[in-house]
Amino acid sequence: MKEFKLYAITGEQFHPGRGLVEVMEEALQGGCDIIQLRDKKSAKRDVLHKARALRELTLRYGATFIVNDHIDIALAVDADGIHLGQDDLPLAEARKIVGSKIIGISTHAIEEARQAERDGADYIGVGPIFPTQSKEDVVAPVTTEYVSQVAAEIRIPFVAIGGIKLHNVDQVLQAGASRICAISEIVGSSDVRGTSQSFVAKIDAAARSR
Ligand code: TZP
Ligand code: MG
Repeated sequence: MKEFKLYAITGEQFHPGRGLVEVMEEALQGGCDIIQLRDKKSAKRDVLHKARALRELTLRYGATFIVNDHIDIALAVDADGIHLGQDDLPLAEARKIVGSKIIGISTHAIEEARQAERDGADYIGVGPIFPTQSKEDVVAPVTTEYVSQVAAEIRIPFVAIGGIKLHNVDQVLQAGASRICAISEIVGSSDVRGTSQSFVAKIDAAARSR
């Protein structure tokens, strides 16, 4: 998959009164290079419509588009890939369906990261690093310890997620992450573009100091 550093996930509850496409476009303008549509509440047909709109948007910006959970929708709109959790379809089965599309897997412990790498995941999510309000069935924070473990051992790309804010992202970068994912801090910002730019600046500064 294409290299990336800032991964924004949708969270419409964080921007009441503002449209999904408008907010995600600002994130792209600020330097986000992956957008994931994550919608656990809407009817499937509504998720499909959102996916179509975000597919069109991400193509215009040359950004990667990932759909959470809905493999059928990812295929229908020709997304770049899908993101799956530990309780979703196993990677081997998902691979039969999506072929060479990107498959990302959420992991919460090094055994899960090793398994995802062995199974052929294209990238893994590592988190939640800090407490988060954005996920309902969330597991206990894995802390930056887990980031360091993954950075030392796992060779596929990994992205840190969960409670990451501009004020704590440096800890995550120092622990060895070079790709950051956020929902609320980005899409809930009163300046989505500026917040994205600030994340990118911090990620770049950490890369330079390595
Ligand atoms: N997976 C692990 S934590 C999380 C997901 C989807 C939520 C991250 O949201 P936020 O608002 O950046 O804490
Ligand atoms: Mg899922």
